[in-house]
Amino acid sequence: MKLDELVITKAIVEGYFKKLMNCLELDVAIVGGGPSGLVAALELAKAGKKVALYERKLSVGGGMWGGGMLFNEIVIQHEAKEILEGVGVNVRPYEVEGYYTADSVEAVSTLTSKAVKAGATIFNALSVEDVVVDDEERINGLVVNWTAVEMAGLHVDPLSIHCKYVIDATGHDTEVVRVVARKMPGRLFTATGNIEGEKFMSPDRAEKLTIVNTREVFPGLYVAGMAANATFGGPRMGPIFGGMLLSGAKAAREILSKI
Ligand code: 48F
Repeated sequence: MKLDELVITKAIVEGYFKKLMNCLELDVAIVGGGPSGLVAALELAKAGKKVALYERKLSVGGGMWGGGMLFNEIVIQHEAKEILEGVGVNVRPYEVEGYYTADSVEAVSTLTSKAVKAGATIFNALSVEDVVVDDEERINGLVVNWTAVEMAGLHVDPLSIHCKYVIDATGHDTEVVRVVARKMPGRLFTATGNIEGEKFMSPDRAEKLTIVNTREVFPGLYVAGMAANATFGGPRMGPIFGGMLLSGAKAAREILSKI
């Protein structure tokens, strides 16, 4: 077979633009492809919703690839076992009851593959820099740009997409909520109306609070994963991932009950 470089180029451009055009109006837009974002994408896609996930980096997975301090093994607790086993990840019981471990590379790659096969579209190397707000001051879209543009500091206008709900799953930096808090101070559904900020590490409390804190934080905007704790003032949890997985599932469940 003789290869033609123009055919290759056209195939890439047309394929990408089909994905982009198909995702201009979504049920749910997820920002951040860490464990909580990936599980939310999987659950929403499984339920037949039109969902896209925007990830700043080239690869999704967030903080899960590196397990703890680059030891690529993750720990999960009993309550989250079903989520990983449900997608076929090999979950191994640890010698202390209720604790399980899994290979972090297998966990990220399997969750990603299952989310995409369920119908979620993942846009990597795109950064979300702002939200779109309707006349009732409800969030109904995202403003996105190439990460490369952001990194180069180029003065290039972004583009927008519309959606019924946004999930901020951007981790410790809680980036989408931060934009909303900056532009509409005092309006978040937190104790102070602003971002409460992450507290010191306390894994047991943090894992439980991550689930409690997974909720709507502004009309149309949910927080999941570490962003939920950073927004509502929960502690950081250290290298255990069950709360992240359960949080993504809860965000999906809550949104599904509304759309
Ligand atoms: O941090 P991250 O893995 O989020 P998570 O789902 O999980 C947290 C754990 O990994 C770990 C932990 C568990 O004990 O505490 O930290 O809460 O993934 C967040 C992803 O969001 C991307 C970022 O590159 C990362 O992959 N991200 C952050 N800001 C943006 C973004 C943005 N503005 N636009 C697009 N992606």
